Parts: sequence; C-alpha cells; structure tokens
Amino acid sequence: MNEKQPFIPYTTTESSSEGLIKNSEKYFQEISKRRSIRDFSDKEVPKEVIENIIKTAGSAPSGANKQPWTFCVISNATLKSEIRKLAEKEEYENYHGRMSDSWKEDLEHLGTDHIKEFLEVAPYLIVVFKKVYDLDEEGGKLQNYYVNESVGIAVGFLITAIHQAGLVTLTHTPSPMKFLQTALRRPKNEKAFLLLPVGYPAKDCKVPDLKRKNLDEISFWF
Ligand code: IYR
Repeated sequence: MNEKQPFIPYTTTESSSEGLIKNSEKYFQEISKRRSIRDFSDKEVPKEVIENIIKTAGSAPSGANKQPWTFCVISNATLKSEIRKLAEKEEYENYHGRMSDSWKEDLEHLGTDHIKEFLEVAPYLIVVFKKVYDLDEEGGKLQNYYVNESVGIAVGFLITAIHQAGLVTLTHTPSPMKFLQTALRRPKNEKAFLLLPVGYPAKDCKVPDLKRKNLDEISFWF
C-alpha cells in the first residue's frame, strides 16, 4: 500500500443479479438511442449543463490518474465563425483530394461534405485536447501515460453525458487539427483530439437509418 495515497472504502449500490440485469438493460436501451447529429438548433443551452458534462468527462479513468486532457468551450460567435472557416478549408482539401475514393464511398450514406454549418449554429463547441506530456513550473516535461486511450475514454464519457442530459453532439474530426491549437492558443504539449458541437437537434433533423452490429458479430466468448 502506498503511504502517500490514502485508500478509502468503496462499495457499489446494487448487488442482486436481477437488479444488475435490470440496470444494464435500462442503460443499454437509453444509450442506444444516441445518434450523431449534424443539424443543430441555435437554441441556447444553460452553461451549467456544459460544466456538468465536462465534469463527467473529467471523471474518466486515465493512465496513472494523470488526467491528460483539456476541454476548450467556445460559445463566442466570432470564434465559432473563425473555426468554421478554418475547418472547412481543411475539409475542402480532404473531400477534394486527400480522401481516397473508397473512403468517400464509405461516407456517402452519411451525406457529409466539406460544409460544416453546425460549427456556427450549435450554441457550444467543445474542443478536446490531449496533453501529450505535462509541463512543470519551469517548463520541463512530465510524462503522461496511455494518453490516446485515456482521452478516448473521457470523450466517451462526454458523449454519453451529453446524451443523458437531453442534448446531441457529433464527433467531428476536421483533420489536420493543428489550426485549433493555434486558434485557441493552447500550449505546445496539447494536441487537438476531437471537436464536439453541443446543442439541441434542429426541428427538421433527420438521421440516416443505420443498423448496429449484433452481439454475436462484435463479441467472442471463451
Ligand atoms: N472529417 C470528415 C470525414 C468524416 C469522417 C468520419 I470517421 C465520419 O464519421 C464522417 C465524416 C468530416 O467530418 O466530414
């Protein structure tokens, strides 16, 4: 036992098999309603909701509990427009050259293109940065561990928290994302990981009729 780190008791709230089955079924039913949304309403969202969903993301597990993430929240219209302009410039290059024909074919059913209106319409954009390493007070490097895994898990928490709150999002990847580090003046140890618009869906919002793989397609039991 590490003497510097006190250990405290921990218990779960449910112990019966029936309770576990009921809880897991209910959560599956709820979370499987989540969809990636590209048409947003500009309806305002209370700042407190954004604070709560980021606190949820920040409760994710991480390598050596280093919590190697930063969440930048953008609601300022001028900054959102600038991000849209820069993202569309990169996405134009993606859709008109950088992406292979087979990639574009694979995206066809989603109806995506380089136009990213949601970057201006959604009331909030959250840009998630991964801290490749930390900086000490003298600017020296401090190592972080399993950074991609840790930040990926935190984004998973963020997405489920957004859904659970009653809002929608999209995991947007305006690659390459270097422009976000510059536009948001993040230090050199932080690299943009994902951009998530957050808000209500547009009134006439539609989603593609996607099917998810069955349990026996995604799991093997030994
Ligand atoms: N970054 C592009 C392409 C794209 C990538 C994935 I993964 C998608 O699920 C959908 C689109 C874009 O955002 O348009």
